Amino acid sequence: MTIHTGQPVTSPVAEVDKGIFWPSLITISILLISMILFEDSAKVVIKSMFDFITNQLGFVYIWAGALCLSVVAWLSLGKYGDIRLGGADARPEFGRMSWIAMFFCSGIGTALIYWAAIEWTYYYESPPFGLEAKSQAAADYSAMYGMFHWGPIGWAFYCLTAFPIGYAYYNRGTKGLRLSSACAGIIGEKNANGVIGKVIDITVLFGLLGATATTLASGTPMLAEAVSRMFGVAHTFGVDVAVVCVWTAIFISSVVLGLKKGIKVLSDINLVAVLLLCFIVFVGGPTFYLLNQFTDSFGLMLAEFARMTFYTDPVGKSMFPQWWTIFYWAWWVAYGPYMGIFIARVSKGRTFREIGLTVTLAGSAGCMLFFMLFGNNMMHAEMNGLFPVLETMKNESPAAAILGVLMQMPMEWLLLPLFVFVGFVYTGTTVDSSAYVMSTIASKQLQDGQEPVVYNRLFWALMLGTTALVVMNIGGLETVKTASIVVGLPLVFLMGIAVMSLLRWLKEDQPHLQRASQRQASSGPEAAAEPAVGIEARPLPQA
Ligand code: NM2
Repeated sequence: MTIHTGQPVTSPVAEVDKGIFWPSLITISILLISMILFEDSAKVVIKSMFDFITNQLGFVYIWAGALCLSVVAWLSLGKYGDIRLGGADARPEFGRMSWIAMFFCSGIGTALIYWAAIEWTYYYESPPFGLEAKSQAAADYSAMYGMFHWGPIGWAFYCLTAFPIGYAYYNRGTKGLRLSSACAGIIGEKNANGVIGKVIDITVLFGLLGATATTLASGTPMLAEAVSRMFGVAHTFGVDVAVVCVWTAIFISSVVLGLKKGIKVLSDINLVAVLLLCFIVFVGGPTFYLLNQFTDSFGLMLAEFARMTFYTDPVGKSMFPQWWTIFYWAWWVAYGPYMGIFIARVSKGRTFREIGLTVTLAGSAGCMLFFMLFGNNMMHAEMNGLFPVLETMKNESPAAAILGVLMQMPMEWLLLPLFVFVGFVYTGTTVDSSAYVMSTIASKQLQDGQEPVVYNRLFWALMLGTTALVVMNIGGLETVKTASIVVGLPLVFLMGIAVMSLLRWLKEDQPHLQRASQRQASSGPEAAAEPAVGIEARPLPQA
């Protein structure tokens, strides 16, 4: 899915912005090469960064999550809920279902299947809230906690910047769908177009690189395991490399060779394949157990929502929130501005209310479906002695456990190729948009109908694959998690600036809403019932 900005065409390609492209290329190359050459010291540095950010600064992510959900809820349900991206007369470009499918598929990939299937095992063995490992309570909480980590707070991180980015672009006529433009209300238009703006966009670019590395590195071993089983070969690092190469080939076909039509067909088939995979697990698996366990988890999540949102465990020091919740928020945040750009791009004509509510609710519901099917199916296999999930995880790998359970299900002959297909195409078609957005950030202001120059697109597609391989090679879940935790931190603050900037614009542009709320305060609710009007696109005021 490509994202265009809307200015008149001059030349079909946009040259690279040397001030962004070269510094990024040099920094990334130095980082990757030193991670390869000084692997041992790199591991030490990565571990201390992980520990420092999660232990000392973890509360930043925790508060960011709570605030972000509150702001999205307020923008959706409060006095600005009726504001429409593109003005009062704008109408949606895409039907509701394809809109939901678009933002869901662009923000979520194979990693969801991986984590949905095995996240509970980690929580069952090292549970939160001082629960006894492998106890019944640990089982209940472990079946539920993953849904929280892929739930409304995560989706609020995804849609938060869509409001300022979309409002700046569609309602205020700012050039370019960028986080820097969305910050203009606070930092001023001159800074947004100058060095500070570049720094903001480079931070977004690094965030995306880290987030994608986490996605690829956590999805690769599972897919490589499936490929090895399909071809009857041993699962070595070589198979992991081959998987990343196939993915990179998919990004290149899409982003560099421009085989977008082909990729679109592939990704439509993928959607059907994912639904078929879910259907087989639902019908072929313990259907009623899946439904019952999900119902129980849903209730437990509602009951414990506030507790989980603010859980840092300073006395118990279980590291549960640091190792999981904070990591997850960081991963969502690292993708945040990219998803904000994407959601803004496809949401013209929709109101704040529709965007906020649909993205958080439909997004969470989609993720919960995977936890209900894949996670509970694995748990059922372990608890009922059908497959030794925990033992396989310890003695072989999480990937071997996932495939082991799947291969015991009916229609396993269809499940394996389906799984391999979905694994390649789902992430391949998700990550191609990351590569594209990175190349647009590293281009001079893209105009309508323009594409970033070919070597720019090729570079980012290759960079994503290479970074994933380096991160995976240097080892362990900790490295993979650190990639997102480090790059996400500055983005938390930048996302905050974008929101403040939106609030300033709304105050300026929507005086009737300000008056309405003041009147409501003095003379009761009727006064606020004045209809909210979408505003027309208008030029930015001078900074
Ligand atoms: N998030 C949603 O492949 C994926 O599902 C990547 C992961 C950030 C936790 C998205």
